[in-house]
Amino acid sequence: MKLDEFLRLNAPEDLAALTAAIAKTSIDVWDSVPFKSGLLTETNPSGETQKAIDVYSNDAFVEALTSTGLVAEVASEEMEEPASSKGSVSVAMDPLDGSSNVETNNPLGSIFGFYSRKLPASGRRLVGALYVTYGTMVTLTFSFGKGVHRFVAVREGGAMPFQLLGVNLRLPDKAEVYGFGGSRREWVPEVAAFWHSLEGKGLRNRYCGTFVGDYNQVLSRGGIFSYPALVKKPRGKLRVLFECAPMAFINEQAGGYASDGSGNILDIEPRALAETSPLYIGSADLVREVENAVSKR
Ligand code: AFP
Repeated sequence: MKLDEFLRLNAPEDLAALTAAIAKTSIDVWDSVPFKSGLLTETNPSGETQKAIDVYSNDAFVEALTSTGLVAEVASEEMEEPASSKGSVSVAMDPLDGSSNVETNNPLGSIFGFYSRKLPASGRRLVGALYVTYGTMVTLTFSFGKGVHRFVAVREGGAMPFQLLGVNLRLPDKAEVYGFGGSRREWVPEVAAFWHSLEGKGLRNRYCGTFVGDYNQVLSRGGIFSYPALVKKPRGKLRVLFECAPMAFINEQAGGYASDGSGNILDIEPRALAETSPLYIGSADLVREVENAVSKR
């Protein structure tokens, strides 16, 4: 089944149009990566040096989303202020997650949260979320609150339409992989102790340095991804609005749980667009175990 037909049958009209716009633009972004990987002099609101592909993907997705006439605003990890428009859906996005990995051809991603309220807003205001994985294949993984579904781009002549790969994806019962960001020497002791216990549980360390790529394998194989609390950065690195909450929405729809170390990521009421949080996401039993350990600090 092709994406457009699936969306027509299974998605609210506005989210279907936004998803189709993102799908089309994601192929343009993927095609542009080799030509726009140079560093710029500018930094994003989180103080990270931008690459030309960060700005290109941001502008391409902002244009694609606002031109639907369906979005009230598009907030982005790469912009100080949201782009405003006349619709009703508030979109928060990380237009290119993992761009520091372009030179090494590690997986990259794009993350989108569809919120029903003006931003910043809690993850409980999400009506849908989507991530693109630019890897061996280009895949879309999304949920509008009724299960998690995946499509893959398939070349047909000069186009790359998206074909159905799987519906109602669920985290497997058996956890197989784990990946933790940051430097181990910077983790709070409870995180380090939990990390060390995972090998003994039979899990394998799989870390690629891109949140989307690292989470994508957890969704398929079961396990846990974390960008944890650090001794010097107790609020972690990943942004609540653009990264943590949309992925927590998808993960919960797939039967998992995502925590900030004391409670559900989706319950955080971010006060600022670029607010960060420690993130522990994946199989519910593992996430609750590390949440229990960290919350005792
Ligand atoms: P970039 O988008 O700057 O490459 O950062 C990617 C990211 O935000 C996230 O995708 C990774 O999980 C995390 O950074 C990796 O951070 P470390 O390099 O500090 O482990």
